[in-house]
Amino acid sequence: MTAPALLPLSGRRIPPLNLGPPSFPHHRATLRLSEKFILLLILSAFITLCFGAFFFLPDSSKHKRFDLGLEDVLIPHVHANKGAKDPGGFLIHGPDEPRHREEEERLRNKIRADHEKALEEAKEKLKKSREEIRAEIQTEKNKVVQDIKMKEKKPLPPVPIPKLSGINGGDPEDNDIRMKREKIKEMMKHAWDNYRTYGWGHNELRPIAKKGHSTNIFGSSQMGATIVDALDTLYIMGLHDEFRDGQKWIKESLDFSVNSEVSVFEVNIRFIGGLLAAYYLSGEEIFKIKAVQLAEKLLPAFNTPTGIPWAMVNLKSGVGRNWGWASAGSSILAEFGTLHMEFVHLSYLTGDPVYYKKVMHIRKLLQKMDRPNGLYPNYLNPRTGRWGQYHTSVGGLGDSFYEYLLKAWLMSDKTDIEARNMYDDAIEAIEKHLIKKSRGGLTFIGEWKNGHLEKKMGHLACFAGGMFALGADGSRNKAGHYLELGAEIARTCHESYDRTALKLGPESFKFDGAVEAVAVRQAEKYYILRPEVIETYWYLWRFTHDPRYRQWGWEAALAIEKYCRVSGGFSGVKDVYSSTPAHDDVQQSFFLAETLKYLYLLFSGDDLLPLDHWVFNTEAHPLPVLHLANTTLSGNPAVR
Ligand code: DMJ
Repeated sequence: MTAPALLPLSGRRIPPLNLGPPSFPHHRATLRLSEKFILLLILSAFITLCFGAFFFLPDSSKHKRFDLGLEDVLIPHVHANKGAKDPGGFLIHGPDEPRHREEEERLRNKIRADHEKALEEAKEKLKKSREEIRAEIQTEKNKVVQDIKMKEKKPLPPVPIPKLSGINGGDPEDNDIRMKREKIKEMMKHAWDNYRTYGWGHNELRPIAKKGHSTNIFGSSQMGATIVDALDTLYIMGLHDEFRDGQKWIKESLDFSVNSEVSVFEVNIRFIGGLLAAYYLSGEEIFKIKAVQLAEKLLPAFNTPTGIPWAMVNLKSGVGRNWGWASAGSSILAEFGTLHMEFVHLSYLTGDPVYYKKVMHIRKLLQKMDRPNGLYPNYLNPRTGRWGQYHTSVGGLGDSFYEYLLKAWLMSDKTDIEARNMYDDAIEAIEKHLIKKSRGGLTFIGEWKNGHLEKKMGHLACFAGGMFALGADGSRNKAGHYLELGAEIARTCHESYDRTALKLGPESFKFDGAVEAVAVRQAEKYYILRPEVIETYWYLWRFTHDPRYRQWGWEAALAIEKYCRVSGGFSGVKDVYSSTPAHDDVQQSFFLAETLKYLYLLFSGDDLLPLDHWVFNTEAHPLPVLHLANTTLSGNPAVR
């Protein structure tokens, strides 16, 4: 029988519901479908009303407390019989009452704050373009997949550490050199002890204000950048108590599950590089585990249309983006091109090819691209895969990309011929278009900007002296030439130090008419404890044993001691041409990772970290050569 149509508007009465036994055979006790629906509607409206009324009631805590039995749900630690019920249904409050109130207030504030945060986030989302929102959703999805994968993941496979040599030693025979090495170690103690006292856990130290310091490259959270960056230097200097102190902090406090947006490049070279080096030197598993945990957090940065990673990634959400200042939303060559060494080691240690594939994808993409004059521009758009502004430099924005091509080859026990060829091609183009001699006979590396050579060399570009020397062996029959070129760059950079009041080099210097190796603009006159010039002295020392490099290194060490040392550590200076310089009040983490390490190695024997067994990443963290033939790596599909 079909149910009668419900026509309330027609005035026709809806037959009463008969829930009792049937009185007429045609009025059965069962409810018709439409009647059930109405009933359900009324019921649900009633429930909604009650529910809503409950939430819209005025805040009862301000008037009286009803025992709604919610405390145990909201405040699990409040025991039910702590407040007995009086006959009127009110709670008779015990001595704990103020504590309860506080607790409730705290919870209410938390709920309010969470709501506000959610509102803010929603507002932020609405400001974003469709494309950005879509990318975020994709990232979220990938994150979920990744999390599932992580949960399913087996523990890291036991990979034999390649045969390591030269992790200790290097004691100089000469007394004078030994004394100099001891002095460098003392400087390291001073930098570390003050960071330990005033900045522990913070990323860096402000040695004058005597408190922690951080910059946006490390994000908003305290990740102890100085601890991670300094570990291997402490280890090779034999500062084992300090090393263990750092290890303890990393084990107990280093947390990557933070809502913080970090630089992929900086975190890779300082944290992953630092942790991997500490692992190889000490054999302590915790460093490997932390390196892998962090690397997993960086992977979402590669979720771009081209696979060229974003410059920054949020460690919690996995959302990436580029620096606002970079040409046309581009990623930076020196950033996405400086991941190879660490990522190959990660694949080696985990047996997971994902890291290796990411960096090889970048390489393949770069190989396919046109290069104006054979030069790699510094900017590449990760959405379109097109170059941004045609700006090429061996200093900032380009530098370590070239370094990692050479070091990929060295680290592979010279089997990665593709990387070597890319390096040789790039260096030939650089020599042709960017390297010039000044009127006064100084060799310098300029910068190419839209078809024009700017005769300016950055302090950062001074690392190239060491790179040319390191790459001399294995070059296209020009070993002598590249060693000589490295020596010439070392001389130019030494001149940039020598022509200042403090004997410390400026951030960048010009070659223009009468001006040679001198900074012209005030904004270029600072020295922030950078290592590149000393790094080049050390490589040149290793390859030539010419005493001038130790002498130049010692000059720099004395200048740092005299002008940068303060009671709370070491600080950069704002003007190297002023004999009474102002301090910038920052002790950079790379001062402990690189500057002091290269100085220490300069005054050590060559048996400490020999270059045929170790390759230094761009933050001076030594990683072992993966001798393919001698390790299980040859059977490891991750790196074949
Ligand atoms: C370091 O963090 C690394 O050497 C990087 O490659 C660029 N420069 C800084 C120190 O100057």
